[in-house]
Amino acid sequence: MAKVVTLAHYYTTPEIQQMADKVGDSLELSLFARDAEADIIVFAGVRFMAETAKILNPNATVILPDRGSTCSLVEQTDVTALKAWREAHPDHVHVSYINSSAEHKALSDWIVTSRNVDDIIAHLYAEGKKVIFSPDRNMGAYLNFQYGYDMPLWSAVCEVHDKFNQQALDEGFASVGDLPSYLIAHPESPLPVLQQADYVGSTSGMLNWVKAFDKAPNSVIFVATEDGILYNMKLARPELDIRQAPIYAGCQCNQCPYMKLNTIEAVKRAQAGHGIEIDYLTPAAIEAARLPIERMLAFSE
Ligand code: CIZ
Ligand code: SF4
Repeated sequence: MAKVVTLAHYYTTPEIQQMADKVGDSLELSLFARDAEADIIVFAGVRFMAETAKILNPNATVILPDRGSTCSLVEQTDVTALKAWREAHPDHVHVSYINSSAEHKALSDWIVTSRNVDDIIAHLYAEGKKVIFSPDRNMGAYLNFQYGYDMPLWSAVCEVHDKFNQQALDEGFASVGDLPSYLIAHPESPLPVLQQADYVGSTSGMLNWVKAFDKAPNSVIFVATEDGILYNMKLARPELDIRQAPIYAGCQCNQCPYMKLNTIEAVKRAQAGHGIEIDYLTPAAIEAARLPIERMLAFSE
């Protein structure tokens, strides 16, 4: 019998997370996929994550439950234009966020995640390198601001995180009155939001921040990221007042439409072997995309 392993991203619904062998952020799931002794990997996430799993574990059959599970960072990046942009910066190292297609990765020197991006770019600058950064403009703008870099940036955004804005946040803070309040944010959010945050970090970084929270117990914690992770935060610290950061007055509803295509029916079908198999990457395409990922893993592990 084929051994099936099901992975679910934190941004899927609680029901899907409960169907999974492993729940995590994109880096954790990629590493789990790489090491999984599975014939079939069902990736309840989005396509670029399933592609990364295939790149790291090419002998497994990798299945994405729904064809529509894309990502705005991928959709907003025309790979031909990206190639031209890279060629226009021949003396720069091209660093790409892992939220990118396999073709995009193959045009990159380094892949980074929100967990290791600060350290990898600091390492490259320390070596005297010049860097261009793609595809997430918000993350790049934050790095340029935070560290005084001058990286040319590609201009794509996460359509979910890009909706957070300072005005709605100010209204959210005002609505809690005198209660101590905190903001934690993912670096895919716009710079004015990140400048206001008490903590900026990856999906797992934010979860760990909440787990370690030791300030006043009546504090309100606003979370500027996809709302799926609130389930895990509330499981870890049920006594805390953890709220989705508002995107407009009264609305706390930031959901990734592509992650939510992972319905119970679609995941069950995928577990039975039916779904979108990541079978279109040639060995040469896998190899070209694997190199910049391996560079990141060698740096981080
Ligand atoms: O897709 C995303 O927005 C994120 C933050 C994924 C991940 O787990 O790093
Ligand atoms: Fe892409 Fe944003 Fe959805 Fe993540 S939350 S998969 S970056 S659209």
